[in-house]
Amino acid sequence: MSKPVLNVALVGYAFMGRAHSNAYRQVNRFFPDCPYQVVPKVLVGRSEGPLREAAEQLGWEETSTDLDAVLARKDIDIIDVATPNDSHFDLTIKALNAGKIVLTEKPLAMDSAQAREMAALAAKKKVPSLIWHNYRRAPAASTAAALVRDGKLGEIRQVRGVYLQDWLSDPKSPATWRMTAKTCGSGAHGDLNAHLIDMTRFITGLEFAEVTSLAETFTKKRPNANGKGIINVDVDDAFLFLARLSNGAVASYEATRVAAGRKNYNRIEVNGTKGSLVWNFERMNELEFFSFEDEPRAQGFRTIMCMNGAAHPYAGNYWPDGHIIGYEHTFTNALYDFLVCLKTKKPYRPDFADGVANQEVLDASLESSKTRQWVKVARSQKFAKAAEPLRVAASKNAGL
Ligand code: SOE
Repeated sequence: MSKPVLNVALVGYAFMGRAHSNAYRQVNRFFPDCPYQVVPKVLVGRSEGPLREAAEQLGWEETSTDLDAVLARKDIDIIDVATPNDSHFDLTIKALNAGKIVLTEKPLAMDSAQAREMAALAAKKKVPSLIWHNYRRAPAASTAAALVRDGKLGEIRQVRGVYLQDWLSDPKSPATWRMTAKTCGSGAHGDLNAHLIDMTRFITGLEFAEVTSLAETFTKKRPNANGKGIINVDVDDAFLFLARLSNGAVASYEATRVAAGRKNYNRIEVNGTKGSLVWNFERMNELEFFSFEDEPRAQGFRTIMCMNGAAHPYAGNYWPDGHIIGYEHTFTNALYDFLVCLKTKKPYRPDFADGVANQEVLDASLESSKTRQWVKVARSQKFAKAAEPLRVAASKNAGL
């Protein structure tokens, strides 16, 4: 029996656009029970030439430089926003008002006010939403969340997250949209701490109560990427913050683009009263797990290879046990779960309400970096309920 078709239009075709394009091409190939036939229909951008080349390379049927015309098409079901942060709000509001389902890259918006307006409109339109916090969908990360939900760590006491890159170590590296507040909101903070905040909320089910921060911009002027003049960098190269979580747990976070030698070192450790776990993207299929419940002579961190199709989410959809998967698969896994939730009308997470919770932490910690004071996270009660952690599996794969 043929599946209902969902036609997608993607706005933006840089790094994230390429990752999303791969997910649209692969989801029906590796998830045969995916309830929809997904079609990468229109690639939307500004410049005809590069746009056509990208469409050809990434497998899109059509191209358009006229977003309004694409939004007016009845045959377009989903709009995917993979553009710089300062356009997320306008594109998402326009697409929601055109009756489309909207998937948006992280961070959801430039600030909490925008995020709340986006989430409110999606709720009003009664359409599901997705934020591409892809790391949740690494089988080992989903397994970590499931172990915590099942009480294997006991009461959570501490979380420590680091997300380290080094692509701005050279002061002569040109300035892109990621280095001015008007186009990105914040630097490593909104780009990388956003992931650590999401992974903390996902794995522990806890919220952030208050934060205190330290930010630094080591290189304050960079050559413009277009070769014309110098750009004043007004966002962080490195952003560290401490947090008190909703159960009294304490947490530390570090995001940087100048940690020489660290390319995409994304690691989170959770310590509880009964044990600990560590997920490190560089070994993304493995979960380090320690339990006081092991007999003393056998206690120690063990490494669980989360590639057992019968035990770990998504692992059985690709290859025989132990044949590991990679970064690109996390986007395909997320898309699959979203489509299952769309069909079953179950809540997909993380959605725009999660984006509000994430942005509220980003904003509070950004404020603290300026005031050098502890700042309480201003939770919007309107979205707090919607952002509460799920206790049931969003799809048969995400074992929560
Ligand atoms: C750049 O730092 C970046 O592409 C982030 O924007 C992504 O979210 C992360 O997954 C990889 O690095």
